[in-house]
Amino acid sequence: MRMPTEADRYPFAGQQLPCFVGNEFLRQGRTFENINPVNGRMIATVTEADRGLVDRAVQAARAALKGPWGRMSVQERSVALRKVAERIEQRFPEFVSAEIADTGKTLQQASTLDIPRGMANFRAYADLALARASECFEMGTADGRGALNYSVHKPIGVVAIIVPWNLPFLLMTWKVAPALACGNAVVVKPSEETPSTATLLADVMREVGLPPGVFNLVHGFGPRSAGEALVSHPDVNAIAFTGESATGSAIMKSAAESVKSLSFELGGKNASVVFADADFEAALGGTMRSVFANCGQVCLCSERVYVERPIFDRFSMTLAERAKLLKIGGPYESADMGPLISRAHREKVLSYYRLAREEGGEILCGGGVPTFGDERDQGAFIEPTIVRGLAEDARCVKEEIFGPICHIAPFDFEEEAVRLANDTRYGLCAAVWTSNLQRAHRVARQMEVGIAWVNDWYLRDLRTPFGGVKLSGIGREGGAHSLAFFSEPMNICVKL
Ligand code: NAD
Ligand code: 6OD
Repeated sequence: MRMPTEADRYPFAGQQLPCFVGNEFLRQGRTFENINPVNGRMIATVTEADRGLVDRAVQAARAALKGPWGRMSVQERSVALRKVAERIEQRFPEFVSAEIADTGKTLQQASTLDIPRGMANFRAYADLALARASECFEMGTADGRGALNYSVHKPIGVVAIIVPWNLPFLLMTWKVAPALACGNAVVVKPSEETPSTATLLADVMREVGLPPGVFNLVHGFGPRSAGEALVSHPDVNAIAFTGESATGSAIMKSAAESVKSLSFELGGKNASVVFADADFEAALGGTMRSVFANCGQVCLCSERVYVERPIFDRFSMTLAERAKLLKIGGPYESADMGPLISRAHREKVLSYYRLAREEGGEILCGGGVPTFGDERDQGAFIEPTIVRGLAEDARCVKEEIFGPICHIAPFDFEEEAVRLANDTRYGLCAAVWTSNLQRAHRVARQMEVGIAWVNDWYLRDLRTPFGGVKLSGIGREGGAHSLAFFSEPMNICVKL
């Protein structure tokens, strides 16, 4: 008997994934293919929303704001978010297999990070919205009676949520949960590569009885498709976007005409700085994770590793030895690393592997494509790769690659490490590895990024500010920052 494959477990196998507008699932117009990156097989087709359907979704969202949803208290919305989390938990295996079928990511990751974090996002914002206080300022007046100013938080209105394919459910719910907690209505456009968990979430929204139009889902591509129609729609009030910096720039242009609020979480070229006094094993393990997690497809991944010279050779060679031991394979094979998202993305990453050689880099491990002798050879697998010896101005050191590759280089002084880490147009995150407490604080603070970790990587508290500087983004999400973005504060001044 053959072992079940990811396609066998996929809840939408062989179906046409619908859009979701006004609580109705719609299959109409053009479709595109959903391809499994483990073996290159088509697993479903997806309804592509045209401009007309995007308009219907925006109008459904606008109508929802005027209906029962618009009159709900924050307590009632909080209860609704908790029901969403509970239902996701009940349908956990479906969410896990849907995410795996779209991305090929490991069962371990999907079931311990992606889907649990999706649930946690709803629970966290159910709590955070309830705990939010209003400002209140008493003021004096000439007649001596005074006045009271207090603020109320209103929803911004219709929010477009556009997300990428790398952590599809986690990143979508990271925006949907606070947007709904604040009383907005949303139109979500997931990546064309990963339509499935968003479709399951639409079903959950229907099951828990969210009023029609509160959550809408349009599938499709970016330019000349659903994405562009959504971000240029005049009745969309705000855009929360995660994706490439160049896409952020294109969206900004589309959004300019109707002056929409924007929150952008964009690309990175993140550095890890390892000092000689660091706990060697901890720094090595943390760097392995930060370079190769999710096949290097996490915006927070380190693509530049700087190591203090006394431990540079030992660190880089041990890192390469460990990388060679990583088991590459399908999601249900207890592998350490799955495939990239698609063959097209693999072509891009491989072009950087070639470029690294052309630019004079020494490949310590990897640099190619693994072969399996079975259907996985039609997938998008790639080898984990470590390069050293590139000039700091090499394109491989400057440009975001978004695959399982890092460049590793030595440094001699703390100031030099800081300068090298900051010598980039991006500024999302950094990791600093040292056992010197004073240096840890000093160096972390000097990193020109939105998030710095000391002696860890991707350790997340959902209340903390998340976002980047320079090309890595605009604004912050997380905790009170998300609540602030997704609502309009209004001051009411009462003369006493
Ligand atoms: P992408 O920018 O190509 O696509 C992201 C989303 O935008 C997709 O849904 C896509 O269809 C849509 N889109 C593309 N062009 C559009 C347009 N003109 N108008 C409207 N929508 C459009 O990004 P990707 O390849 O899906 O994801 C990888 C990128 O995302 C990397 O650069 C990575 O660093 C970044 N990322 C950043 C963060 C963060 O938190 N800073 C998190 C995850 C990923
Ligand atoms: O964990 C998060 O909240 C978050 N926004 C992660 C982003 C990862 C980027 O790929």
